[in-house]
Amino acid sequence: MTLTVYGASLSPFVRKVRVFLAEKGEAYKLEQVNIFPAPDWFVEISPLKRIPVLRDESVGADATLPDSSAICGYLEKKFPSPALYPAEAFANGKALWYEEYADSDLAGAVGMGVFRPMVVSRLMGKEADKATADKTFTEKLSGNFAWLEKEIGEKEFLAGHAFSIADISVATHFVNLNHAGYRPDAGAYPNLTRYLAAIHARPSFAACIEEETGLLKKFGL
Ligand SMILES: N[C@@H](CCC(=O)N[C@@H](CS)C(=O)NCC(=O)O)C(=O)O
Repeated sequence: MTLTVYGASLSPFVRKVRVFLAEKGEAYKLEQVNIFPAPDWFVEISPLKRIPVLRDESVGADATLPDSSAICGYLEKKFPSPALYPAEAFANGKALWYEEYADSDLAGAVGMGVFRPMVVSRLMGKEADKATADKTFTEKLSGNFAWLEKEIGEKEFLAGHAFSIADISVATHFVNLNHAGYRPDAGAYPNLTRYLAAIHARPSFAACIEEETGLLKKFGL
């Protein structure tokens, strides 16, 4: 196997790359890395000390690439089929925008505001902080849900007419939200709910979700 993903299964950015690879039908090895704190060898290949990093030994033993967006962009060029970026220029621009929106604003709110206080803290043996998670969910994420509800409308996919990097990037954060015990209200956000159920049911997402749910159960969560 020539592809290795370094990361941790519960990271939304690691999942983004794993789903991308699964959709491409490419086999890879997942090597778990604990970044709290990042070991020296890992800082060498990830100067920002973040996961994921991809190694492609078919290019060379030293061929490593950090950052989920750089990795997915690389994999698209390397394995063009099935295309996971829209061919049409404007739809591609939209897909990149949804990816950026998800990687920055959605990631920050779900990660720091809900997943960390509810799941990471418990994995580290601390109490869950439900007050912080509830506040983020009600005061911040409701705005994200309302915006996504409108963007999705009647559509099956966010950008263009096919599944793309936009869908992977947005839906991965909702897996973390669900792991933390939160989901958008189906009555208030019917389009978003329908959309997420379909995206999370794809074999690429479903395999990650099943594996991670098992992992959380093992930790009693
Ligand atoms: N822009 C990066 C973000 C990756 C990221 O923030 N990963 C988190 C885990 S979900 C991380 O490594 N955090 C450790 C840190 O920030 O020190 C990407 O898309 O890969």
